[in-house]
Amino acid sequence: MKLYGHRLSPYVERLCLQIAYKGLEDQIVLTPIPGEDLKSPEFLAISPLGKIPLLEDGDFHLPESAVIAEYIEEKFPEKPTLPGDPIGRARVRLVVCALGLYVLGPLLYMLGQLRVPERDQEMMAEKLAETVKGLDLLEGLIDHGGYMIGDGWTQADFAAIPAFFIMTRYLANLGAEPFDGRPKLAAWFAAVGESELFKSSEAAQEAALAVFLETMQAEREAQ
Ligand SMILES: N[C@@H](CCC(=O)N[C@@H](CS)C(=O)NCC(=O)O)C(=O)O
Repeated sequence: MKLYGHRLSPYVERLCLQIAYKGLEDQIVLTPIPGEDLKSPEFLAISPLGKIPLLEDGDFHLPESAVIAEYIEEKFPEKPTLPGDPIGRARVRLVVCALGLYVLGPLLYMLGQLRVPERDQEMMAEKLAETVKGLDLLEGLIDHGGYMIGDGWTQADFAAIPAFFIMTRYLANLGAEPFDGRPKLAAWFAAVGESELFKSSEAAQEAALAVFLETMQAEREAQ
């Protein structure tokens, strides 16, 4: 199978973490976007949304990280990344859903605005308040152990790691601290930060970020 995308996308990275945890790197190969452009005719032919991630399994193409995560789980049930009980599974899915809607949504909007010469300051303030509210929500949803939910890795941790990669680098400059007044999130970050899975993910995201920043710089200089 192919997973189209790059590791700077938090939606792709959550799947890279799931794949690495399950030891599936040889079966599901991270692959650059055809035509190196999300809106290229080659990519749009297989991904009508023109978004990453996109999973290719033979002739079957599947967008949306949450759906892809479930597909991978069903195809490769060894080393499960969802708890065994319905409440546990619902809590993991809720964390993933809350992260996407209430944290990453407004956060990525703000990051997009950093590239715009004239930022919409009112909208930025609104999105910052939304992100802070999303973080408070998340603090209330997770456990106070080494993992987001329960006592082992789940899709909730995988979805959260890349979101916090972005937040630990950019949120303070945008006006909020991700861990202030959120002891459970702080304890989670300290605990998972020690793991090899986290460290290799962080290194891959750093490398992808460096390439992105270099490309942006080169584009700016060419203007
Ligand atoms: N809900 C989607 C979001 C995917 C998404 O927005 N990916 C971004 C990259 S981080 C993208 O492809 N953006 C291009 C676009 O929206 O045109 C998922 O979970 O997979």
